[in-house]
Amino acid sequence: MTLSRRQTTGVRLSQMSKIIYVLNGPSLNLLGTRQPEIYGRSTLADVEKLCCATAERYGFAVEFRQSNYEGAIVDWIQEAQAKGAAGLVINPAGYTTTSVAILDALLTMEAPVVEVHISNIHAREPFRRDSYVSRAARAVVCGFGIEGYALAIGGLATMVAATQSRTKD
Ligand code: CA2
Repeated sequence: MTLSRRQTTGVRLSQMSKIIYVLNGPSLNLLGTRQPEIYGRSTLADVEKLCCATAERYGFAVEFRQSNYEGAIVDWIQEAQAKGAAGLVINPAGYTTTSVAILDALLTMEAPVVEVHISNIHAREPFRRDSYVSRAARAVVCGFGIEGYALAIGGLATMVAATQSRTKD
């Protein structure tokens, strides 16, 4: 089957930006300062540097954000969609298992979403596994420490390239 350049949902590939949004939820601003046995010693600024360097290798730029507020994260997801982001990486932190609002916003995204957790949530308390966000995610990365963000960006770049080659005229 030959697909046209226009995606089924209406955004033209040529209109899709080369920006990947990387969103971080509550308390991730404290990364590197507490619980290093679980989350390591890297700071959120280190994560941002890693994301920017990784994205650049694949020809993408990064919009990197963190908030302790659910509504701010919902606003940024809507912004990513409105600006035609190529993809979105999210570590929803404590909102992973509670936020239908974040899930609903993610379900409006046309670009692929990848959920990231620094720790292996499956090896921790059972409540951490029950992710709303996973229902909207094309992939989930967990347990690789902050390297998981780089893996997520690499995976997103592969997904975007695959979509573009499928929809070439
Ligand atoms: O492993 C992850 O990335 C988590 O998303 C981190 C969340 C936790 O609720 C999830 O179950 C798994 C916690 C983020 C809080 O971040 C801190 C980092 C350093 C020190 C204190 C908090």
